[in-house]
Amino acid sequence: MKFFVGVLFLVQFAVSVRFDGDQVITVVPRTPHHVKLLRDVGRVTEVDFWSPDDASGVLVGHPVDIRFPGSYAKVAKELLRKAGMSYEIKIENVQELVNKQFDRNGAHTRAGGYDYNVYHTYDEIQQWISDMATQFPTLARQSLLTTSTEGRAVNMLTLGSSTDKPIFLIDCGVHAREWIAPAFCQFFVHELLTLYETDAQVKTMMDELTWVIVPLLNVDGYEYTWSDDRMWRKTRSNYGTACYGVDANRNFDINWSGEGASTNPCSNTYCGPSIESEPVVKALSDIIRENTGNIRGYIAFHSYSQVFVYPYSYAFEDTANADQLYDLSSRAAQAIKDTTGMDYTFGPGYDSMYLVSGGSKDMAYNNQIPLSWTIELRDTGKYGFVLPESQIEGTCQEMYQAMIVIADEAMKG
Ligand code: 0X9
Ligand code: ZN
Repeated sequence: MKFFVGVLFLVQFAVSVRFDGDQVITVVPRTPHHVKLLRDVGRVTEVDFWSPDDASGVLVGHPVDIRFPGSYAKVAKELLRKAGMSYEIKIENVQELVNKQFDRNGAHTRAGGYDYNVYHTYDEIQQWISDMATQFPTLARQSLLTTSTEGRAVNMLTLGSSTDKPIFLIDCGVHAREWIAPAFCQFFVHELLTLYETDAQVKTMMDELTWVIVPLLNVDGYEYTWSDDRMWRKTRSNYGTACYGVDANRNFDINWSGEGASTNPCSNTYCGPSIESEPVVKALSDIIRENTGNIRGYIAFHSYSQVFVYPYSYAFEDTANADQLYDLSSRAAQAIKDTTGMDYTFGPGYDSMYLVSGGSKDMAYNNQIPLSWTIELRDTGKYGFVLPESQIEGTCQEMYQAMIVIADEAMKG
């Protein structure tokens, strides 16, 4: 038996991608030549842009975080040096961080009930969704959003003391490797459900709004980050090309396949073969369209960068309510600062980041959802996507306070 388990472990070990010696390097391009060089680097499939998430987002004066596989790191650094670019090694060995991400030793066991301060698998999150609906029958309903490309159920929770109030729509985990996002969604749902009876603010939020929350959107990609490749970002669809996966946040019907999206199936920002090709994107878009005029707010939770991004991202254009979004984001960021001292920045997508076409929050805004964000949770790159579990609690507490500020505005209508 022992031998058998050992063999299984080895098999598992053999299929998983390892990141030994992989380095995340931060570099600030100072000239158009530097930008060109980094964009060329981005053509190498094995090179993984962490922030911005694609080489096309590289701009003069803006820091870039890039993960170089161990075998490339030395050459890459030489190249940067020769081009006169100074760089900083942000992560010395990605595999070491991957090994340390579960740093709440043993807390993953279910002995003391569900632990919100550890990362959970797809199966655990599925079970948790149904447990929430069972434990809080008057406040929570579970339903099927859709079935993923690989046939997994994508479930959502509708929360509130009634189901016909203006909607606040939230999704977490559209990008598979951003594990902190689904962790926040679970925490947030739990807070709304358990504080309803005792916390006046939560009671109002649950009485005045209907919360539609998809705790884990990209289920196939997420499962893949646990089984095979911790750095997977996209879905797991395959449309007959050498590479798998579509960037679900480039697959929405808003300037689809335009600037800031790639038509190369091997790119991490591949927009897919057609608008809403991904079942999760289609299903979420349907919810948005079916409830036109009745959704007050939309947030897609991502990581990392600590930033509130509001529309637009697909064009250098401001929304009609840009002042409101600026002011509200600023107050939400202040609530975070007051809670944990963390700094979050904010701004329209075109300003705070590179252009993005086919992203959900622009689509949501253009479908009459006035308060719409992509929120990038912790951190600012020390751990990047491999944020250790010991930081889940702080991240959730601070963002919960920001959500109270945002909900307050959403309830005003
Ligand atoms: O590029 C993205 O999809 C988001 N950043 S991430 O590193 N989490 O991948 C930012 C998207 C912001 N803009 C839009 N959603 N349009
Ligand atoms: Zn993301």
